[in-house]
Amino acid sequence: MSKLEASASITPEELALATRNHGMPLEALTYDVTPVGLHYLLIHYDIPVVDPTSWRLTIGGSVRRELELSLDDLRARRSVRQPVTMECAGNGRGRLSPRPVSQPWLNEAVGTAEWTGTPLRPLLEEAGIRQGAVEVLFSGLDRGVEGGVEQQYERSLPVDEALQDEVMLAYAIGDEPLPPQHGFPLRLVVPGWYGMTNVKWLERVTLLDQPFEGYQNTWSYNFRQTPEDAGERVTRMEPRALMVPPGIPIFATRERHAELARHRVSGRAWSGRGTIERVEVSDDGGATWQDSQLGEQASRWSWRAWDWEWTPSGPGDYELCCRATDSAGNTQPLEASWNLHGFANNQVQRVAVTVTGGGEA
Ligand SMILES: Nc1nc2c(c(=O)[nH]1)N[C@H]1C(S)=C(S)[C@@H](COP(=O)(O)O)O[C@H]1N2
Ligand SMILES: [Mo]
Repeated sequence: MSKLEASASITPEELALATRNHGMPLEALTYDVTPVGLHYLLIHYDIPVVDPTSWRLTIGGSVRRELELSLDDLRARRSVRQPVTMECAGNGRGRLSPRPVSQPWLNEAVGTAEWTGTPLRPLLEEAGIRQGAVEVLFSGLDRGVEGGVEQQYERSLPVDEALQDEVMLAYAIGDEPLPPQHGFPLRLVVPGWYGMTNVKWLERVTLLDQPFEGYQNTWSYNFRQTPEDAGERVTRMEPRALMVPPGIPIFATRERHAELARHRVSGRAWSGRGTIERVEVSDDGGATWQDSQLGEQASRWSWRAWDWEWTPSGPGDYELCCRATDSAGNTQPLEASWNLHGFANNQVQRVAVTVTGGGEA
């Protein structure tokens, strides 16, 4: 079955999601920091239109002193800027069989942005976390219906995770205010965690004495095999390496054509569970592997560059693969492991390349 036939059963509903929520074209892996319009997007409901003059962030719940902050208040605080690689937990879902019906990502739900904002911890300390608080709930302004439940998009983090130094409230990407689609005027950024953690269009931060039982925490974003499973929370990003597909694409299928010549195959790798220690590459569909050359990373929380010199042995069909391993020993499987909502499928990327030329048989 060709790749096109395999995906032929995609539904109009999935297509509607896919046209709203675009991925990062893989050739953009070339950039240390993804140009803003090329960063992937995932928006569950509608993009809220927010008037920044009347907008306020409330920090309340189990705190000694509730805070209400304007955008100017937040901008006046200590500012931090860090390149952070973000990946949707549903990345890879479109390759699962049977395919869970949701945003049908293949490989491209990733990007690295230079988030600018203020660290969360000093704000929580100023509000004064009361004894007994166990979680911090982050609530967005966007509303919708999901799984039959009307809700606003909100998710919680354990207090100790929310207090990590790298956790920030971002009001800009580089020097530009957040674009509407990325959470204007303010979003949470939790480096190393899957995308759903980074609540956009933030309006309220609430300290809770009990774990949050809302839809996005307890039903969605859990690994389960059946609807009856309690499931395990989806948290940090599993390791993944992606390559810029070499050669040139066939328009309709994205399959590649390349000359019989030496190619520099490059890409990026990341993990929320450790630093990237190794990226291996294969040109025979994963039968044999070689080490790539690892490059720099712009920050602890951004992806690491890698590259490999590939000289095809002759004309013919090749299948290029890449596989990352992190410092905690996590690596990528060749085959997907299925779960009900299609989360964290980090099976290795496969790129079909037809090599022509060189005059050899
Ligand atoms: N308020 C709100 N925050 C949200 C979402 C959302 O739909 N609403 N989507 C989440 C998901 S699932 C992902 S993967 C990231 C995507 O962030 P981006 O669109 O800026 O790349 O935002 C997260 N934050
Ligand atoms: Mo996501």
